Amino acid sequence: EVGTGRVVWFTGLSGAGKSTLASALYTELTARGERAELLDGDAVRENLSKGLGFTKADRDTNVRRIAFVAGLLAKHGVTVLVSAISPYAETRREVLAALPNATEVFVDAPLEVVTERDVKGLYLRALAGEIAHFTGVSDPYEAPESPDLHLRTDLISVEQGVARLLAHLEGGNV
Ligand code: GGZ
Repeated sequence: EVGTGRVVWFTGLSGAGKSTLASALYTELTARGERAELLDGDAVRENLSKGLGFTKADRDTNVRRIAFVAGLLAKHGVTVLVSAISPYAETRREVLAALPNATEVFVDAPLEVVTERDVKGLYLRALAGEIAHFTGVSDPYEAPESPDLHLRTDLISVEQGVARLLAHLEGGNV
């Protein structure tokens, strides 16, 4: 098993590919019989973090809740794949440090690229001033300075990203 009890934390801009990579990795891990769980920003905000907005305080609360649940699952041997913008470096550092076996994955694509992709049309609206506190446009994103893994999704495919994730996890690196 490559990732038992691990927390793999995907951070990056909206549209960078966090959820895509996390769910592709989930598919690989479960196909190998590994117990894994996805904690995805969108689903979390509809349930666990319903009612929270996008101020720094609300984002930090969201990130701390996700980390809390991730820790519980990991304690029971589940590989937890977290996908959340988690834009504040200090908050990420704090929650990741408190998890015994965490990997920080920076899912990185230039702002021009995610704006061009604009999967949900949110960047267009944010650039038009219709969404306050939109990460990368009207709200900060503090990129990790030394992530365990740095994936440039404008340069590599999903398959290549998953291969790098598996190699990293199989290498026993935390
Ligand atoms: C950033 C926003 C915003 C604002 C709504 N800023 O790409 P998506 O659409 O599907 O995922 C994003 C999600 C952000 O939630 P997270 O829980 O990942 O954020 S954080 O970790 O900062 O708490 C995006 C959508 O919600 N969305 N408004 N203002 N993203």
